[in-house]
Amino acid sequence: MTLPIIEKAIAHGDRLALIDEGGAYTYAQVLVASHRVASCLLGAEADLQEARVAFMAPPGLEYVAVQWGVWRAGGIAVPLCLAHPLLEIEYVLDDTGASILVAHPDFEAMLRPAAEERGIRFVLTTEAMDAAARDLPEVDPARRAMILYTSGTTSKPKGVVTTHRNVTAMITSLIEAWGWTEDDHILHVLPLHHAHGIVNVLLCALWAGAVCEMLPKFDAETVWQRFAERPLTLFMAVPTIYGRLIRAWDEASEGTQARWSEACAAMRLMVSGSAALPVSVLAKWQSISGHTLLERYGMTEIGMALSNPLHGERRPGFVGLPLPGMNVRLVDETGRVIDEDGRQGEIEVRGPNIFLEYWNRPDATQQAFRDGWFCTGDISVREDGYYRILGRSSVDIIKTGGYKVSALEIEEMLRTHPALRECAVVGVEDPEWGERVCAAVICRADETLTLDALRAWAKERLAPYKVPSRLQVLDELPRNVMGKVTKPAVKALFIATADERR
Ligand code: MLC
Ligand code: AMP
Repeated sequence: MTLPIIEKAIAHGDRLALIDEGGAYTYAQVLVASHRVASCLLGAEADLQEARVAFMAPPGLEYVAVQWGVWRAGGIAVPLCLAHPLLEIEYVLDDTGASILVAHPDFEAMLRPAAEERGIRFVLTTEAMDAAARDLPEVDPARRAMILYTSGTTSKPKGVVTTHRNVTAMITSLIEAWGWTEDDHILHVLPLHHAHGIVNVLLCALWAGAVCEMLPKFDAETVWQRFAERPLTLFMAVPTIYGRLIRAWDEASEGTQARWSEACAAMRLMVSGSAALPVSVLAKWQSISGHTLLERYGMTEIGMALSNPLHGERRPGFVGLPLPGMNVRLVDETGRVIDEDGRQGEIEVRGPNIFLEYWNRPDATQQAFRDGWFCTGDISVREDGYYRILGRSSVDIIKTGGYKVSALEIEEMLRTHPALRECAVVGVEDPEWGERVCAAVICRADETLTLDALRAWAKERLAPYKVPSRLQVLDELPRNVMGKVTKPAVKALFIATADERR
């Protein structure tokens, strides 16, 4: 059986698929490149049989060639974040039990030793894309396709496993809802180790036969220039990115502003998601671009669940209605399904999009479901069928710049700092990041700590977006009568103090 995304690519043949820093590539070229990668990964084997293949490749042909190469060889794709320190990478290698690590030559010095230490086969992207093509196995779409790491209410990130069938369901739901066609051309600026960048942008574009133009990293000036130069039809980003684009537009000359605004008007759709879109950003973007941002709601485990409509009312402050194929309900604290509008409850979802399991964590997988419905932990109300997100059931989950991070995971790492006796990490509302990671700490006797010193230390151990950007050194942490740290009181300390922000 040929995997659905590969079948689609075969049908798209000589159409333009990707544009990256190195050039432009047709679907046929992407297929040849991924066939070579698959052949290299297979070596003497007939089928990788769901072996985990971790890979670190920059956005562009190499990333897609490896992702598809892994899939075509029967493996599970485990994309690594380009900005993660070695400790985070090693955690993923160990947790997935990866047997192959594919890396762009830029990352060889960091990754080869980690692979060799673990007996993991190390392959360079250049080598893989040069291999001679050979016969590839049949891969059943019910098999596992991908593991993406997500932080949650446990201290360590969990691997979210999706099957090819899950991924196909995520893609087709969005193709239908947002009217993707082969005439689309999207600018890709998001990281490629998370669902938003991988599924909503990259895979939807390639499924549709559209053009996906990939930037090495987000940069506001470059994005505006591409808007002005290219025949783009679509753009998708997190609210922090729209905030940055607004700032760049505000700082531009009147002539440039007019040119940039005109370029937006030529597009057919602009989407925001991964974190709450402030109504002020929506309004400002509307005045700059003429677009009412389409806000939608999703999660690594489920793909996208709710979306404002392509045609029809896009309601500011709301994340919209259930997407095609998704069942969505609200449930109160007693587990009763809420039928009436206006009452808040937790969002639960069911449908072919929903992930298979947390990798090697059967207990966590079981706990995440209630009667076959996935419990998102997000609290919402419904009005006229439209959902509005009110918050999360756990204070320990923080969304910063569209990334989900776990306060518990950061605390566990900070506790290993030699100068620290205790700490509490909270997310504090912030106009730029949505929420900001803030740490309140108690130092050991005769020790002190500055924010810069803490950040430098933490950056070697945690992803950059998990590193606290505000610090308070306290004598005591606020606690309740049971002695438990009261996170709302810690938050209040940061809100009350206008100490220097980064
Ligand atoms: C970067 N930094 C962050 C950060 N991103 N800090 C907190 N939160 C973040 N998200 C740090 C950098 O390390 C740097 O530290 C400083 O902030 C400024 O860096 P920058 O260069 O200005 O930031 P940049 O690299 O441009 O990143 C900003 C961003 C990025 C908004 C482009 O955060 C981003 O791509 N976010 C998107 C995340 C995403 O795709 N989420 C989807 C998850 S899937 P220093 O010390 O060096 O100055 C999902 C499901 C769904 O949520 O519904 O979609
Ligand atoms: P992740 O685990 O990184 O996939 O993040 C998923 C979480 O992002 C969800 O559980 C929500 O809390 C949040 N989220 C995604 N989209 C939105 C949105 N439009 N508004 C508010 N929160 C969102």
